[in-house]
Amino acid sequence: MYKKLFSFIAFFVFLIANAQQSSTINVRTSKAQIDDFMDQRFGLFIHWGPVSLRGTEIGWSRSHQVNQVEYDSLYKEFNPVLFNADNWVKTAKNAGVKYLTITAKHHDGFCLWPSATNNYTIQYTPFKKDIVGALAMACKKQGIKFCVYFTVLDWHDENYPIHNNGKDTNGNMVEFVKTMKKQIQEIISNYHPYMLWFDGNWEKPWTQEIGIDMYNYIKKLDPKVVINNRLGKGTHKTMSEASVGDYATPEQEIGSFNLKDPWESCITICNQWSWKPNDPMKSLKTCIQTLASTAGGNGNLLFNIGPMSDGRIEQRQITRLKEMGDWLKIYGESIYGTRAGPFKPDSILASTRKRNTIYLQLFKMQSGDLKIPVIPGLKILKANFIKGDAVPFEQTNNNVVFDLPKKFPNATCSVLAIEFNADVTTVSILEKLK
Ligand code: H79
Repeated sequence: MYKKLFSFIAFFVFLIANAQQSSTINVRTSKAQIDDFMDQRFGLFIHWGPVSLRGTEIGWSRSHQVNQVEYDSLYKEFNPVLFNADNWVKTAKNAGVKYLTITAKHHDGFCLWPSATNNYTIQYTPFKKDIVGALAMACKKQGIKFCVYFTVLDWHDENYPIHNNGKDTNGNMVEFVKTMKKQIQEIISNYHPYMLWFDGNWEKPWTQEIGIDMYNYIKKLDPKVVINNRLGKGTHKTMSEASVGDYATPEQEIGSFNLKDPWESCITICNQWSWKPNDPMKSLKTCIQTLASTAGGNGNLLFNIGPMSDGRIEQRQITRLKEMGDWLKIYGESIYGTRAGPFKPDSILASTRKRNTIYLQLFKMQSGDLKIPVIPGLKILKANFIKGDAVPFEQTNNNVVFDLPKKFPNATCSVLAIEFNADVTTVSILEKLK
């Protein structure tokens, strides 16, 4: 009798212990590693795959704009003979980005690396060469941090229960997760990514428990790899107690000012993620303003391009990225490794700070007074446009008034550097007065 009761209790203890094991994160990415990631501030996102042969969207054109059977056969013609990993990374380097994130596998399930798990990979295209591997190597050579995008859903894998308007099967998530783990293991051990960018966590078959298990699995393979917050359920826009991952990922919008939680906005240079012919491209002013407002909100910008099916990046995009890089060569000190504030970004300016300096990225060439409150206990030593003249200012008891000139040194976005007599990185948020 006691024996029976004992084994009954033991069974429940076992159940509870196991439940806890699968629902807790064992090892989290260290603060130092996440801080290092956030210091980079600017990365290049690349959406690419056989779908670029049609110029439709990688994330939702299968069985909509492109017939499903046709879509699933595109890889047989995917032959990007003009692909040159060194050139792509050079474009990234010229843009001033510090990291690069490639869509190793998007929702369609096509693998840009020769995965041993299935036959829907780059190895089975006429091109055959390992694109993920080539990019990882080129990044290493040129000093760019290599990162990988990987979605948790898969319209090609029979075990995944949802197939985008296709003949849905019951699926088998246990088997699917096994395959996914094998694929992640291939990616980590072959390409050593600095960061993993997951997607698709909103799909029903994906659960919080699977996400936590996957996070623990990845941390065992590489405790240092940074992971975005799309491994668990719930919103990816902000961080919460339940988040599975290290930082928030607002999509196609600049994240809200947040000095507490790390975040990275992913935003496209045109409208579509993957290449689309004649897709309207953002102006240089918009690109710079997006970057500065992101840094001014204390976030990173993962700026996306979609290369063409022959392997080239559109020349106009290369040029735009180079223009951003040229701006960063001069003004990068106000972006990389900074902390946002003490003013929140608006349509007029963004602000960042480092040690004794507050930087104001000015979006509008407005001459006349710019008024800010006096920061108690701190004294301004000088105010200067980066690569430009000193800006005269007058300090009263409560306010400092800068006398901005008629012409700013940079028509796209000038940066005013205000140097103080002490560290300004912990000053609380201030209201700009005019
Ligand atoms: O990889 C990029 C996208 O393909 C992927 N996330 C980024 C980084 C993504 N997949 N799905 N989604 C984002 C959300 C999709 C929303 C949609 Fe729609 C709703 C797709 C179809 C309906 C919005 C509205 C886009 C088209 C119509």
